[in-house]
Amino acid sequence: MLKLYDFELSGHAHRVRLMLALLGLSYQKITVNLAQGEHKHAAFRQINPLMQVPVLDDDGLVIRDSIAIITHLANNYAPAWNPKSSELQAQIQQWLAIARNLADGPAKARLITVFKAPYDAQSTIASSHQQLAIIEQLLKDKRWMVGGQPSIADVACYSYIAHAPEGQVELSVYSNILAWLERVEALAGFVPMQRTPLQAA
Ligand SMILES: N[C@@H](CCC(=O)N[C@@H](CS)C(=O)NCC(=O)O)C(=O)O
Repeated sequence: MLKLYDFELSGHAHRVRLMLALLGLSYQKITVNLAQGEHKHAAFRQINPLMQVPVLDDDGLVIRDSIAIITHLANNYAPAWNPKSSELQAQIQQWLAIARNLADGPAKARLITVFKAPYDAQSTIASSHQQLAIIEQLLKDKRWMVGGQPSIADVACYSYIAHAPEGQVELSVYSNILAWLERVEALAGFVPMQRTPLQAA
């Protein structure tokens, strides 16, 4: 039985919901309301001392990081999503590093607007655009991030890039990124992350 400790507005949690949906895996969802501080409650700290979502419990195996979780899901339920040849695996790992860095770019910009986090908006938006310009180049002439089919690299990068506009990081100049987002959104099983009013308006 798969159990996901989740929060609807978390892009890290959305990575996992997206992977589960694309693989057609059913799971029990347990909401940890970050806005109400539930991640700091003693009961959740037993599950994740880092006090963060997402956490996946796969039949007693507890995994506490979104990229570790989607890697586990691919390895165990759909290995084609994490190709193992050393060349493709090197590329996957490079993209996963880029996905992790989004926490200091578009994800952080969104924290400022959506969650009123006290970071400097101007420098965060600027570093988000530096990251996106590199991703735009890397996606030139590519349908998918690695090889000829979608992989955990695409899933890891999707949520915070798609929701960058919520942090006032415009995507309109990035044509390769926009086309890639559309391809991800057209995948069978795709589930969106809830838009915040700022972007939905
Ligand atoms: N490296 C972790 C980061 C997870 C993370 O930052 N989660 C945020 C929500 S998007 C969280 O739980 N924040 C609560 C807090 O740090 O107080 C992952 O990839 O899962």
